[in-house]
Amino acid sequence: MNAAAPTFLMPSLLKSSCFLLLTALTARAAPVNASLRPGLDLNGQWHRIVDPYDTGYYDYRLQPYDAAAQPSGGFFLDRRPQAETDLIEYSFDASPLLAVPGDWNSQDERLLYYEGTVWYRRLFDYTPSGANSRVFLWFGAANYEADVYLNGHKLGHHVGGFTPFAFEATALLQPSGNSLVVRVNNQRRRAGVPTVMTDWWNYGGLTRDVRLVEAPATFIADCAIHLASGARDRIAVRVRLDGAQPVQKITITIPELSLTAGSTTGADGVAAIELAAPGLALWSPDRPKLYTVTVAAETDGLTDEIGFRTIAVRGHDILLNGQPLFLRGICLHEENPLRGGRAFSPADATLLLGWARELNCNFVRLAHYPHNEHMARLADKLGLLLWEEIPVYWAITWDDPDTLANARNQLAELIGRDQNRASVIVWSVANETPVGEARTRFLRTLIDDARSRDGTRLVSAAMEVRTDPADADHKIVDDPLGEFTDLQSFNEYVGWYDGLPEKIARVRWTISRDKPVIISEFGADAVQGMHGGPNTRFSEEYQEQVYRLTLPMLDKIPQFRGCTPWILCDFRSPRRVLPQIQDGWNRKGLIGENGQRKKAFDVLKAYYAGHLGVPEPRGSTTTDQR
Ligand code: GCB
Repeated sequence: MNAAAPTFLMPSLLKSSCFLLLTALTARAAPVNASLRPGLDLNGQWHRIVDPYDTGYYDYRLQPYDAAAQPSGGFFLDRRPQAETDLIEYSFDASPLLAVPGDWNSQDERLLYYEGTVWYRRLFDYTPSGANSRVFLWFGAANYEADVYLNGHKLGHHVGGFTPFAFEATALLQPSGNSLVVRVNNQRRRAGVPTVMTDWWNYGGLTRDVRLVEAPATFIADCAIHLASGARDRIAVRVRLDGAQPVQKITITIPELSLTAGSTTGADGVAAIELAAPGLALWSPDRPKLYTVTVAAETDGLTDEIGFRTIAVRGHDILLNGQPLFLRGICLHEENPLRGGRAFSPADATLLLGWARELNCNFVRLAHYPHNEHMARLADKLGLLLWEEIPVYWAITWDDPDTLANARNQLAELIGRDQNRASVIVWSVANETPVGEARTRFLRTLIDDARSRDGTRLVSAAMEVRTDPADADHKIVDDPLGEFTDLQSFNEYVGWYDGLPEKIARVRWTISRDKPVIISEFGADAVQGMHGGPNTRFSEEYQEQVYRLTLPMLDKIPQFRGCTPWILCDFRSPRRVLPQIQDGWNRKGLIGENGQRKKAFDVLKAYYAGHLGVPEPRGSTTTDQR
């Protein structure tokens, strides 16, 4: 899969679509829990047209066809010649197939490096079961932006490659022969989220499940279910209805606890209900108890499996259900190294989270963007705690209001999707962003958003470390952003980008805030099966040495409450070009692209085995309280 492949370079024709993009960011009302609702599975083989010049989107004057009142062309019309005189220069029917869900890069070697537009088309029949039903076309994710058309009409535009979205299709649906066309474009953009420079593969396509979802005329558009603030035996539910009948009776039931409670929504469709839940068993990694919870309105209802737990910080401690907790974590990209390409299925989630459990983890950092929903649902069942993140990564355009609107929308869509997953304990708003006023203002907005949308989780960001100019062994953590986060989380690469492994034991830390410290990354590259001494770059022994020396060094930080080393598996990255060593892969995985463990896997596994209880941190690192 590493073979050199032709690169289709996308000309920057898409400037004008940026305006469209920005007007289309606001999430539309769509039924909550779309992945669990009745409807039609649209996964499978779709016809696709690779369109590097966006010929199917713009005419030769660079005007979008879909903006015209009577479009004269455009692939979304999905035309076929009716007469021998007809000139139609594309054909979905005659075009090859791509599997959905799935990135295009790993399905066709010619598309490995492709960045641009691919058109997808799928035909389907559907008759709604209810006379007044509304139907939505729901996408688990499309990277990076998508235009969706049904039967020749545009339904909408979505920006952001890792969160779900849906468009209403009720008025356009036919019982048979529906043509669903999606233009997906994964061109990197300077003002995008992420921006042009990342350290992961820019997989494009309909990378997650696609479904037609049927909902009643007035449906549950949002529903948050968790413990009431400060309580362990009271449940708070907030429901929002969308539709012509906003005032309805709402009933919550938890049969296993013989609980029922009710209320009525106001004219805004919203109800907030609290119910006493004596005898509730709290969710935890040791006992990931889930309850079947039903929320019924008069016209709609949903049933989900929900766990209840508290998460908080107190001084240096992270408290889960009031008990101090050490986070035995690991970072993950959303990639299945064995198959190659984006992970998207329950089987992929089982593989990746299974490896994390084998490492004795109780915590996983889903880096650097929202992963598919199966991950959080499986983590709920397995009792794995999660850190979820949006792709505000490295050098975002901090002063651009559209970039901020985009990041806020991605965060809102992530929280909307996973707010009822007990496993998720941290919303992270950024990774390794440069200290600066505009940056901090941008990220504070995201932190405030996360807290106001969901007060039941910790908020953090993976920050950076700086070196004392007078002493290379003195590392300082004092990013002003740390004032606003619940955790002091930072990435450090002492022994890899910063000196050789022997430096690790000499390092002293000054950590400026009195909050729990989570080391969100450390690590070193190693090619699985390549051996050498502890200073031989890219050998398993070098990586092993970095882990052997780093873990006891971290243990000496008094506030140290866990880590998520970088990373569980080798992953693809176009930045990693060193022949015979990297070949397009970042080699910091504890597991190689072949699924084989490297030596450091066992070092971390043994360390975590020794941390199965609550840690008693030792040491004398200075804490400079400001
Ligand atoms: C980092 C980044 C991560 C990279 C990693 C590396 O600090 O957060 O995305 O992949 O370093 O391997 O350099």
